[in-house]
Amino acid sequence: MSTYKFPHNFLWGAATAAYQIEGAWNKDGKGESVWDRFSHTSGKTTNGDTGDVACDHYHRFEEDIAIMRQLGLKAYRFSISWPRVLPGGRGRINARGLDFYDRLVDAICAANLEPLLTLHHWDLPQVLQDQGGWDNRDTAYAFADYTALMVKRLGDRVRSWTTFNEPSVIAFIGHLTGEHAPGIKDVRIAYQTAHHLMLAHGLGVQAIRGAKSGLEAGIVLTLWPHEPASDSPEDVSAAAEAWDRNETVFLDPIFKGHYPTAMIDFLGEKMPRTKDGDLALISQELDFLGINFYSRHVVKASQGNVKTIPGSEYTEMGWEVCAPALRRLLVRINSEYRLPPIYITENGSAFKDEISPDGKVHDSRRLEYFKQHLIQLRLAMQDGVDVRGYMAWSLLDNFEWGYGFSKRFGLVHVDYESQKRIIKDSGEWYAKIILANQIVE
Ligand code: IFM
Repeated sequence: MSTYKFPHNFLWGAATAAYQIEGAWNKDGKGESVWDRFSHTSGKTTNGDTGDVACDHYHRFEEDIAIMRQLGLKAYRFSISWPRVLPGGRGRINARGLDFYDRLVDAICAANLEPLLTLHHWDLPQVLQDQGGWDNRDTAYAFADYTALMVKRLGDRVRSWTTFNEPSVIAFIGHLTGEHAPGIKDVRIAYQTAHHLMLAHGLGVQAIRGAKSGLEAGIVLTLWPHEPASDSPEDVSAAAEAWDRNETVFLDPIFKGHYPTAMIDFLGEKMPRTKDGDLALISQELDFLGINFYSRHVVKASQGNVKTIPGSEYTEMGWEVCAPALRRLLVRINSEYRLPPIYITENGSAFKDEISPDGKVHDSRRLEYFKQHLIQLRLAMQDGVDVRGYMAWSLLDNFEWGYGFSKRFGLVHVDYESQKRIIKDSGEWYAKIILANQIVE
């Protein structure tokens, strides 16, 4: 039997995002977001699902915070809907939207939870999209103004500020494959978006620090290790190239102050337009790095990413379950970059759930996923990686973007008809781990 003890101040929590849980898409003066527009467009999401109501968290946040207390969470990671507070993206403030986040943060603090706030988790105001969205450099400046507004309003209670969640997904799934809002498929726009997101991040960090001292500023990246299918030199170099092309596009500008050579070689004339000083802004020191980890890619020179590895388990997303890849990833980036303290800001799995006759959700595969990843995380910490906390994805089953409500990631089951919440077995297990501050296996 092995015991994996966590440091006494390890920050245990769970994460959500505004569009995925809030609902109230047009209530109390909220403006339209690109995700409202996208999900309201026929054929864009599974079953035509939208976030119009989702988990109705806008009206039920007190109940949800009570569940967080029941689970014994120490932190809650959530995001702000930019168009809820600035319906036009800039300028006129929607006081009722701001009041909502004021009440939410008050309730989080009253429950003794640390609020971890993300400013942008994909729901750009549609008005800004109509002006060019992230392809337009001005959007980065609008983001900085929005950031300053939020820090002035909530900075007295929220210490941890994340500029962006997963900029790679905004750039590449939103603007290259077009599977996410705003549904653009254009390689030039995708990389220009990537650069403007980075610029917005830099301006956002400046705005956070300019609006109030003593706060912590960071960003959340999703990292998918690309690992070779075999030791053959061909597979090894194909995996290295895939890593360089995909994962370093954001790591390098932020932590090295330049774009990776692989990206420059690959894009040639399509490299994004930048201005003097952009990279210095982008590579400002951060107080933390958030990492979202779900799975890895296995690369074979002859076929690219291998679809199915014999013997591996796959989640409902079609993602391989491979917890040791988390440890390898953390050790690798820790040696290749000079990183600030790390938080795992998302980690979790979608599996089919059902409510059993006993009224419970016995999600043993999700529970095991969490357990194995937490063990590997602890081992990475023993290897010297400075990880300060772990946020399970997700607190609640919610709107899984293009997949609508067909994929469930929650520690808590949500019946979208009745809005009834049931803590799953994985949630009950997580509560015990938090209480014990250790895993025994
Ligand atoms: O649901 C998403 C989340 O919004 C961002 N990270 C990945 C999760 C699972 O796909």
